[in-house]
Amino acid sequence: NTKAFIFDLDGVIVDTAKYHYLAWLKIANQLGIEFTHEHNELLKGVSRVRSLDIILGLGKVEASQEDKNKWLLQKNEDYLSYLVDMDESEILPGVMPILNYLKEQNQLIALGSASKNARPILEKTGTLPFFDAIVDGNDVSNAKPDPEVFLLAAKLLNIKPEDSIVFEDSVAGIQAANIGGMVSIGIGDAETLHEAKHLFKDFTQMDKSFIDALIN
Ligand code: G16
Ligand code: MG
Repeated sequence: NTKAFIFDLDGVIVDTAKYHYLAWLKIANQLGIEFTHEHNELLKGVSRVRSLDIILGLGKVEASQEDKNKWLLQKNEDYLSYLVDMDESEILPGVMPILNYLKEQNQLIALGSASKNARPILEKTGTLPFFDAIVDGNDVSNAKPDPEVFLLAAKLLNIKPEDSIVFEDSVAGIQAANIGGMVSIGIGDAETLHEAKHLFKDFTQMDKSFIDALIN
């Protein structure tokens, strides 16, 4: 059977979540807002604009659109500065064997990311050729937990939602997959991602027999 395997990007294929955090932390510090790793969980899988609103909300800071635009630009420039030297060494453990195995099994692979910087990251890490479809923050208007990003990916691959499998590290992303009627697979912390249908600490914990069971 041909299934659609939809990968989130940040926190699933590459550990860019730490760079997002550092860039947001700078903004938060500037504004005197406390911003912990726990707060950062709320931002995973969430769009850039919404992320800023969440941070401002944490500090009960009200700001003009002009200021917001300035901070959004600053955050992205700072984030991009961390990506300059990015290469395949930043691919998370166990990801390449799974991508290769899915290709061997003639399965379809898509990206379903909230990021507007997804394509250059796939290029820099050499993973772009694996993807049969790419849907990112430039293509959708409704952010996760809205399932739009994953539904569009499945549609581009001509695969039904129920035959689609989503790998996600964020609560919002797992919810999006579930709402979309897809099989949600959490990659990360069991407690944080308890809504996922299946859960793995990382891709090294996932063996081929698990993939085989999803395909057949
Ligand atoms: C990612 C991150 C989020 C980030 C969002 C937007 O989503 O998890 O923290 O805010 O993209 O990214 P950018 O500012 O690059 O457009 P995902 O869905 O790949 O995890
Ligand atoms: Mg993610």
